[in-house]
Amino acid sequence: MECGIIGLQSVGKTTLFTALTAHSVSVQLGSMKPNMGIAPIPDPRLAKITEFIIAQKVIPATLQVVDLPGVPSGGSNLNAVLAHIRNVDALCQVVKCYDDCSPENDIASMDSELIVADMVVVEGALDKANRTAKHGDKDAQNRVDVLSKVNTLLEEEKPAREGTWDAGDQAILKSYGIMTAKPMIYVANVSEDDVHGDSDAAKYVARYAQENGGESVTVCATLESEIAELDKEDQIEMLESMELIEPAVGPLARALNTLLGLSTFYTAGEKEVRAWPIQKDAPAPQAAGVIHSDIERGFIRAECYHVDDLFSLTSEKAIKEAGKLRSEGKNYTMQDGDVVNFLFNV
Ligand SMILES: Nc1nc2c(ncn2[C@@H]2O[C@H](COP(=O)(O)OP(=O)(O)O)[C@@H](O)[C@H]2O)c(=O)[nH]1
Ligand SMILES: [Mg+2]
Repeated sequence: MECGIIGLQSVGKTTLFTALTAHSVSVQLGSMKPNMGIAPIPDPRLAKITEFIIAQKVIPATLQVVDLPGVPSGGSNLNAVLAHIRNVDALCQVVKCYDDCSPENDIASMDSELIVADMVVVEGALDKANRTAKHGDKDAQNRVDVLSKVNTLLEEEKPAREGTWDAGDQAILKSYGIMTAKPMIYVANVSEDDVHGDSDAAKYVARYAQENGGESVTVCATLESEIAELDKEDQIEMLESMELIEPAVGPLARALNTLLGLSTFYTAGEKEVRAWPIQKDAPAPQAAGVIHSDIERGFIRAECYHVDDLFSLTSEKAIKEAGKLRSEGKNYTMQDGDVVNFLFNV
């Protein structure tokens, strides 16, 4: 699962990327190069678990992010940039909301670029699917139905994500790389004196996202990038001075995780406390497989409890005594926030 950071040129995409990846990848600001990296997902529940279970190591879940080149206004580079965007699973659109900016124009030109590019794909695909469907091919008829629905939305200048799609439809949309069907989060990149997003520009981004089936977050990319370089104590001091509870990359990374259809489970022992990303509603053996394929193969059962039980009862012993330690089999659907010990035999 991969999230693409998109937007026009020089709006702070790479700066946001450095903040999300905590400077683990060397980048060049203002460059047109894609950058790939791994972003740790800041997780207050993970930190809280370690108050009750003392561990040598604490390992957060991570998210794959790619900082894509800015969408140029027309020109021959456009198709190359769009090809990158087709391949990611979710989009994070950075919108310039500092200095001289016009978020209305920027979002409109970015989103219409995506809509027009999708229309080209849909037109070609619809022709082809129609021809195949004529011979009674049921799969092709499904494709025709989905593509026609997308076409109607696009013609109304609406993104495909505004439609209602079942899992099968979504697979079809993904196979064609329909960009406007991908979940989108709009990031209002504000100046350092507008970290709460009170400016008209930031408010516009939030309203636009809400009206167009997307989500939004307010971030000051330069500040976040600086915060990501500090050690824990200095971070806390800096956040307090700005009346912020946590760096904005926290809510952003968590929102992206949710948009990608992921949830989190934990493993917790003296050696390490660790958060793992997992497909929402995955069965227990699949969760085991995220840790190691052997654990999935030799899955016997999952001993688990919920983080909230740990927070209220404060120890695994008390959880056991309260009868909250569950033994779950291979058909168990993982719940967000489960703390799990997998028993397996290979
Ligand atoms: N004042 C201000 N400058 C920013 C902010 N975010 C990025 N910049 C600057 O804008 C320029 C382009 O940033 P970059 O991240 O490379 O943009 P990209 O082209 O979208 O990747 C750099 O000089 C950044 O320092 C911000 O929030 N405030
Ligand atoms: Mg860049």
